[in-house]
Amino acid sequence: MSPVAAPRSTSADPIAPFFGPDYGALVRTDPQIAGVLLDELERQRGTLQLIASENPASPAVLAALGSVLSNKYAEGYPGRRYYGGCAQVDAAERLGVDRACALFGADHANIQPHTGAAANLAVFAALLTPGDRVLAMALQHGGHLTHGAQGNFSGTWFETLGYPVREDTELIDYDRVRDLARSHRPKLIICGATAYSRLIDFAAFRSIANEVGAYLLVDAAHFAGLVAGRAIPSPVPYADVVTLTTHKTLRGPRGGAILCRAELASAIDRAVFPFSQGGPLMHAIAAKAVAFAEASRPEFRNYATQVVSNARALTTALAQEGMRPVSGGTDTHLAVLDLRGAAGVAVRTADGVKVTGREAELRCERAGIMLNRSCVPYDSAKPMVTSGLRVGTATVTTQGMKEPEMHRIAALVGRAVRDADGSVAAEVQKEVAELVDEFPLYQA
Ligand code: DSN
Repeated sequence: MSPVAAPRSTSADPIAPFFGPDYGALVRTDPQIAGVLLDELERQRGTLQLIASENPASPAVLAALGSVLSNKYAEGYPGRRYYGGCAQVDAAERLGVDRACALFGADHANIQPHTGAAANLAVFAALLTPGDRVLAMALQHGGHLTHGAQGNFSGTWFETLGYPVREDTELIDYDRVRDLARSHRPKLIICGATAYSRLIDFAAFRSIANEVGAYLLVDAAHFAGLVAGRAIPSPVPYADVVTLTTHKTLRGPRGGAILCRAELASAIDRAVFPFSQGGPLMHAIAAKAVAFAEASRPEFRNYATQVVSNARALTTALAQEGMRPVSGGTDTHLAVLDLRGAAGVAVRTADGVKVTGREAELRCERAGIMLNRSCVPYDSAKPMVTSGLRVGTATVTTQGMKEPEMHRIAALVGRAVRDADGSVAAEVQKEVAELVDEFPLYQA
């Protein structure tokens, strides 16, 4: 356990607003947790964040999250609650729902899901009965736990089948998806992934779903912010239901949301409450509303476009470091890198042994670079080990970094990954600190 941190901030401090209105109270009543918060702020500021699913929320979002709305019980929906005193939280939720519908051009939005996984659970509950068939991208090929993995509700209560990417191109094979849909006759088809860097042809999925009479769920958890910022095409016109998280590219608070066609609205709402959730987190709902408003501003469009440009630049530069981009590149905010290499450019340790995803992740962390291991398609390594890394540019773009910095980052990642004995970790860490100092998070 780390030692109890001495209070390093008071409510008069410039960083105090990031912890709510009375950070001094936390320092006085719980210096241990206050210390953890400050250490985490220091970690986020002092290291490089390349985890594709993370993004630092704005001070306005954090202010709503750390607010008195956390005190309020409000089971139900605006105007239909099971508690008194809900006028203010009703206003927050109505604003959030209206903003989400306007931002994404959706008929209906439910912004109560606590997480993306909770949103997906609610969609399964709304559209399916246990035992129904589901076709979704295989987990090992970039899919998500809630799309049919064993051990998750989806793979336990439903008959799920995973579609792979092509072995040669590592892209979704729409003919194969159609063939599987024809033979499996799923009631639900899911597209959207956690480790797939390319655009998804939503029209092709719509046509396959229509052919077999299936619902189409697009899990836009990762790329919702890019859709909001008009940097990539929207799934909303094609999907029956779209789920999203609000904390990834969308840069809001940790949480989930569901968009759907008008005729599914009441089934979706009932599946969230009362079926799978109780009291909504009204502070998170207000923070989601803030994030939807932020994402509707013109500057967010510039941000989303830059996220994709940065991801392309970073991916190209990492390829030059010997890390082969799965599918050859990216159209989004993330890239998956195959450390087994290709054409003799495999990343190797000093003793000539190839580096695994797990080892590469540890080496990067040692050098102040946060990213995560990832399976690559047709990976022979175990999921806890893997042969790849996943990187994303949402955070570094929020910090204001552009293409030249992506080249610097790639060089740092390359040095960290090749550093078998840790001899250059301190030097890389120093250069990482210099880079993030130029683009500080949460400037006072
Ligand atoms: N854990 C998220 C990610 O990192 O992609 C998905 O749930």
